[in-house]
Amino acid sequence: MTKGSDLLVAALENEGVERIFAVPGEENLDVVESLYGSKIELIVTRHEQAAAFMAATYGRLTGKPGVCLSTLGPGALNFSTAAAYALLGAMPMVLITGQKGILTSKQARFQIVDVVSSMTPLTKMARQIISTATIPTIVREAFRVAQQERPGPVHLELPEDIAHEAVSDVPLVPPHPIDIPVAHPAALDRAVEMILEAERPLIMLGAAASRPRLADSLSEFVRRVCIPFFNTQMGKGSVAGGSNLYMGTAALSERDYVHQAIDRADLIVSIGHDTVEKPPFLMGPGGPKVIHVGYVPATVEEVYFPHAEVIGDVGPSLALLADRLEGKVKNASALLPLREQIFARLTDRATENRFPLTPQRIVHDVRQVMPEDGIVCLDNGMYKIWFARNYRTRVANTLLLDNALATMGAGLPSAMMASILYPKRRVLAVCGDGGFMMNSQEMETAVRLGLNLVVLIVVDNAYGMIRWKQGIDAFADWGLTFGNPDFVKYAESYGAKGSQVDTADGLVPVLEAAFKEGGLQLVAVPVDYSENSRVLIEELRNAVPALV
Ligand SMILES: Cc1ncc(C[n+]2csc(CCOP(=O)(O)OP(=O)(O)O)c2C)c(N)n1
Ligand SMILES: [Mg+2]
Repeated sequence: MTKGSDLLVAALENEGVERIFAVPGEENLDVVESLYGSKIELIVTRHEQAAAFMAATYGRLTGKPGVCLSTLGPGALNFSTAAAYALLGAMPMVLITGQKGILTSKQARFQIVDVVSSMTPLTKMARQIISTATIPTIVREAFRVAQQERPGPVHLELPEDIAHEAVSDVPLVPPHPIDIPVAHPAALDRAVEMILEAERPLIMLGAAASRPRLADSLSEFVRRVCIPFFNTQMGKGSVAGGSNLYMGTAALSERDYVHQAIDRADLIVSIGHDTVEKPPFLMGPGGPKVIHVGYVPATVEEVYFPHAEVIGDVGPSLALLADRLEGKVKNASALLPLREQIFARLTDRATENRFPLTPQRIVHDVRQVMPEDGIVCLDNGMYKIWFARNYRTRVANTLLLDNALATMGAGLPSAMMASILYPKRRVLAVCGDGGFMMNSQEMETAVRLGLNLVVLIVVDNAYGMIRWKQGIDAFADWGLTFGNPDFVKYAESYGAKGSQVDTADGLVPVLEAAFKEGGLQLVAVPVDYSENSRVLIEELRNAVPALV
């Protein structure tokens, strides 16, 4: 070990880091050289945003911080959106950026911006490394903070002279396992009493329910207490199996079919809800009582103010709750009879032969070609609401969507990460023609890495979701359309394969062929978005017949 960057890389190896996603600059060249001799793989992307989206998704899917690296100023600022994505989405990540030397100032203020300050509101911790001696502790602290509940991003700035400075051997800090305390017995007793008294109880699974380590204990809890559940968009898939207690996903805040059950509930056991998500239901006077079960206490909001809390390691706390509840919740299935009717409404038009395809048909057809463990990664656009409502998941973390920052541009990078982590599973990115073009340059990265990945582009030649809202609010239909490249030729120019769906029945065979052929595959499908207003506005506003 000779210099600061060697010590940094050794400290990263000490944390079990396997790969770093990066667009290096000259200020990172010592780090790049240190990586050359290390076990850590350097994956270069074509934009810093993609590098950080991939690192964040690594954190989301594994529970361990993903790592990304950029230069100072312009590169570091390109990390901003993904830092916010990880902060709101509770994804553990460590962002490392370079900086000019801090001991001397040979380039005056060229390219210098105060990156640490810019990262402070976007991360859990943002620090400049000012001496080589502190590298082992600061890296350990960064990983601990990124990983501990509530997880999120941490930023470290390594100035180039510190990276280059000679070091004597500084010992690394060994990581140790973190055990989170389990909920207090008084809190468990209070929750049990409320659940046993409830006439129409319902469980809600929120974003934190999707933490990778929770999958088994959550499914077990639901199975043992037999109370029907719904989930938020980011809580989707957290209960394994085609559970017959699943009541739906709250993709809208009110008035959707699933709200027929929510509105009738007198108690909601809200597991892992994080108010970064668009509200899955609106609390108000006279509404149901809410018990918040989480790693951390609820943030009180106008629309979310729980009446009781069970705070602690969620898995073991739920097991203790189930020990007290199993076989005793006499009203457990009170709301279950609504289930079939809710699903009957949702599947309407899912097999209709219209071209361009209805969003319902796209969701339906995607489900046909995705095996149970296949992973669908969404970008942000109108189709996200349709996938959240209509796509049924049976395995945890098989529908990755961002209902927190809800940024466009993360769909492709997040799917690339899923494909790297699970090379044997089918991975599909679903992007709008707007969001896809925000990071489509990463097709080159995907081809270079030899990833197997299908990208479905939902084509309406517009920023469809904003156009839809424009219509709802009675603005003129103006200013939100655009043209597109020829997606088939665009794919081919990257060395990928491109296909165009041009019949109503064409999507399933094209997707199936794309998965069979492997490599990077782009599939463009035209969508008929008139369903957005017909279903999500008119039908839900006027015609939601009360389910009985
Ligand atoms: C980075 C970013 N810019 C703007 C928005 C606002 N926004 C939300 S959805 C949307 C339109 C998305 O268009 P597209 O990707 O084509 O999907 P569509 O809704 O047409 O299916 C926009 C502009 C956003 N969420 N993120
Ligand atoms: Mg669009």
